[in-house]
Amino acid sequence: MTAVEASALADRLDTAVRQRRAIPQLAAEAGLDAEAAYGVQAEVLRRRLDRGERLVGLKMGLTSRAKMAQMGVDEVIWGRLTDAMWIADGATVDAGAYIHPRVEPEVAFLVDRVPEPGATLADFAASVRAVAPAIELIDSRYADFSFSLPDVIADNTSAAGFVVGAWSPVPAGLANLGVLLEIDGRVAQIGSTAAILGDPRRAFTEGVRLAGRHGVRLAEGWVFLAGAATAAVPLAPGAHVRATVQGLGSASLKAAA
Ligand code: OOG
Ligand code: MG
Repeated sequence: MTAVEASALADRLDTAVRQRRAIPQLAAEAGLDAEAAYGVQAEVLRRRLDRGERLVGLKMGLTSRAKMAQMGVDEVIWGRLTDAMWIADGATVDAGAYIHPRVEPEVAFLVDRVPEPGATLADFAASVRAVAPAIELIDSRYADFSFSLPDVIADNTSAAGFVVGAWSPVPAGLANLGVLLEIDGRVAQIGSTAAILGDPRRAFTEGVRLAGRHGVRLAEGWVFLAGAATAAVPLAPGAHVRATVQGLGSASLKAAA
């Protein structure tokens, strides 16, 4: 894949975001593999940064079986978060600003000391200052929310928005906390942080490792989303969404009616 080809694919994805219109998958036709897809993702991000957005974190995708099964892709992926994607806790969003938005419950970490590329679980406590319940709003740019591994990587892992609840000090046990996604006060999804690679701290060390392979190093103050513990659910106009992580409280958003 040449730089010009990567740039053309990034343009298609970026246009889909700005026009809120789904596009056909592009990896098969372009002969895009996962490695080259991260190059397209970087190009997609460059377009956002050129418009004045700021990189504020990283997100993991497909770190749980529930998500892998729902999306039919079974490899852990990572993407980039910008300040424009950050939705204040409790805020109202316009579902019409997206193509086909879905929400999913997540665990967020606040990066403290920049982790070394070879960071292990033993380094986790020194690298992470706080933890919070979170909601990720994903919005695949592909028709029918359907994609291959390289397609979803190029599309910045469907990243579109995220809500972070109140930060807490990291508790001793993070590996098996109940996770709840409620829509309009009714339970939509139930899970456990154990679903996130067995322990969401592992999503962090995996993210450090995988992003490091592409020369991306986490920075102090960044948000890190560990990946959804459950399947995602469509965000309908008028919906009240709440994600709760046992012992950490909840994060919420509303979709305008
Ligand atoms: C890809 C992004 C997956 C997660 O938490 O697993 C993801 C998608 O499902 O569209 O963000
Ligand atoms: Mg997610």
